[in-house]
Amino acid sequence: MLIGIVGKPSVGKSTFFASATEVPVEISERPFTTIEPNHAVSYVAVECVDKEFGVQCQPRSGFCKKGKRFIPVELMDVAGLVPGAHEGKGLGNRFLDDLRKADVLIHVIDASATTNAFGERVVKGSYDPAEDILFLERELEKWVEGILKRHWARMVKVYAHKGEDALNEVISGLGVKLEIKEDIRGWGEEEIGALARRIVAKKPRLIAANKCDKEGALEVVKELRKRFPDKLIIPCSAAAELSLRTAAKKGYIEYLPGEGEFKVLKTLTEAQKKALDFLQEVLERLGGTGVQRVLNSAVFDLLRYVAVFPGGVNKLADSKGRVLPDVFLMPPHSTALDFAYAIHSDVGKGFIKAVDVRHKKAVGKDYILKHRDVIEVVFR
Ligand SMILES: Nc1nc2c(ncn2[C@@H]2O[C@H](COP(=O)(O)OP(=O)(O)OP(=O)(O)O)[C@@H](O)[C@H]2O)c(=O)[nH]1
Ligand SMILES: [Mg+2]
Repeated sequence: MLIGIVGKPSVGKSTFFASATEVPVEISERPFTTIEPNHAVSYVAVECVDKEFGVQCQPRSGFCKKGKRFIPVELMDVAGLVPGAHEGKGLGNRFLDDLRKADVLIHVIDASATTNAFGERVVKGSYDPAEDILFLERELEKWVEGILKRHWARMVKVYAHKGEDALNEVISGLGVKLEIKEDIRGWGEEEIGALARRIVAKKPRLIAANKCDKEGALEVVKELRKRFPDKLIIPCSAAAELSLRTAAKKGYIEYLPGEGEFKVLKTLTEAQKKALDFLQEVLERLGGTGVQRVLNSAVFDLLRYVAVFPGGVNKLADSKGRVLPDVFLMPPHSTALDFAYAIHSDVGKGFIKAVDVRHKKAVGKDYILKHRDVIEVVFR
């Protein structure tokens, strides 16, 4: 699972990335701070199933805390995108090619409305944050159009020989599921542009309305939701999340990503106390910092993935004795057979039956996996 972070400069993409991965990257108010993409592991959280079975899980990757299982995903942060990027403005849009394979995009915007389209600081109210949403869409379309044009001659040639499947191959290379049925021979600028728009409309993405620790930002979010009722817009404060994670790492507080509170563990100076009071106030106002919510929402609400645990009716541990060591993120409508293949191709090939471990009930290869299922695969 690859989650890409996009947006104009200085909205807090790298802050979001650093807070969610705990990998230190350069963060500054100067636009175009990030040039080379950043890659690291973050996590999406689900209610673990171990308590239901009266056991303590031992994750092989990720971790489990307070009953929450944190499942690794890959996060990627890229340079800022500005209006006219497709014509080479700012750092252009070529760096987006790194995001082609992203399953989902998190579009970070500045809900505090204190930066313009180029990420420069402006007085609040002089820039409409709705523009952040509108122009990014246009730039993504121009980016896809560029990719299509670069491949067009080849696409038409392949199409002439092999039909639309070849076309759909290029499109799936953009991380988008879209079936083209039309004959593309003879298509010009206009049709290619329209195709680019169709592709971008299909690219899953949600909006992380960042800097919601600042005054008035939540009202901005309210307005944006009214104006873009079809879009998933989640308020967050990446800066608050980063501060909390840093404080937790240094042992000052106990804080679990996604929670709306933390516990102080050390005696604090007045300044530290003040900083933590502010963070507490932000947590209360937003119901958490929103960062974990954005990640979870991208994978489970938008992509509708399900988390499935391998396990046995008689034994929840693997051969090394680790209890519920794995959990798989599976696309929607995945079957028990898909799950078997996800475990190992040999398990898929030798599939005999699967068992819904929770209900001790055998299911067939066409069984549609549900979120938080525990599944045993019996194979030859
Ligand atoms: N108040 C507030 N400031 C934030 C938040 N997130 C980021 N910032 C600040 O916004 C500025 C830009 O943050 P970055 O994370 O470097 O922004 P970016 O989007 O990666 O910028 P580029 O790499 O230049 O495209 C920095 O001064 C951050 O401290 C937030 O949630 N709240
Ligand atoms: Mg950055």
